[in-house]
Amino acid sequence: MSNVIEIITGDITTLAVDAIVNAANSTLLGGGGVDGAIHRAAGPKLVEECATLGGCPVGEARITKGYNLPARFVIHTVGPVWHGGGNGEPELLAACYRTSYALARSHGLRSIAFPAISCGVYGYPMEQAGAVSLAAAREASSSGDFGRIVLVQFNEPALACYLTVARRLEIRF
Ligand code: AR6
Repeated sequence: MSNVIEIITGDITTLAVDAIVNAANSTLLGGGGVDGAIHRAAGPKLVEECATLGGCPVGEARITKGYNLPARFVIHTVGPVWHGGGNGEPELLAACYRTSYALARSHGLRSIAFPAISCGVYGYPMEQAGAVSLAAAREASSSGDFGRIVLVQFNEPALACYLTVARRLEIRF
């Protein structure tokens, strides 16, 4: 099943995968949304480790342990804030996915779950972000390096949006 991408609804903090990806901010010191949920579920040791990392620029990623999470690792990436799409947002979002997969690969991780990076507080339109996320997932999946790629949506409208984009891109899910 290595070339099938899972697109599901749910809470990413409950997934027992090698790594879950966090939609963080450049301080890496926690926040709201999925970032807040991951820090709450992981426990206080996560922010202690994050504080040693010195932050993270937009489009890059950093890895920590998962602590109390079922996931072994957390990959923290910083998505772009949406400013209309003409300020490099698509390239920066693609970089988030690319660097997260690369970091997972370099740690020998085979299963990874992503939230919809930038689609909450940062205001990135879900359909456009879905196309970036799905294209990155297709590339990672075709590399054969990952046994499981999960794209986690928080609600049904987001799921429906991703499924529409996946069909349009003719991605198997
Ligand atoms: N599981 C899966 N998806 C979730 C969860 C969850 N538990 N909780 C929220 N989402 P956001 P951003 C979805 O705002 O836009 C933070 O304060 C949510 O519905 O978490 O990248 C950081 O510290 C949305 O679709 O991240 C940054 O300051 C998606 O996750 C800033 O927000 C991302 O929404 C980052 O903003």
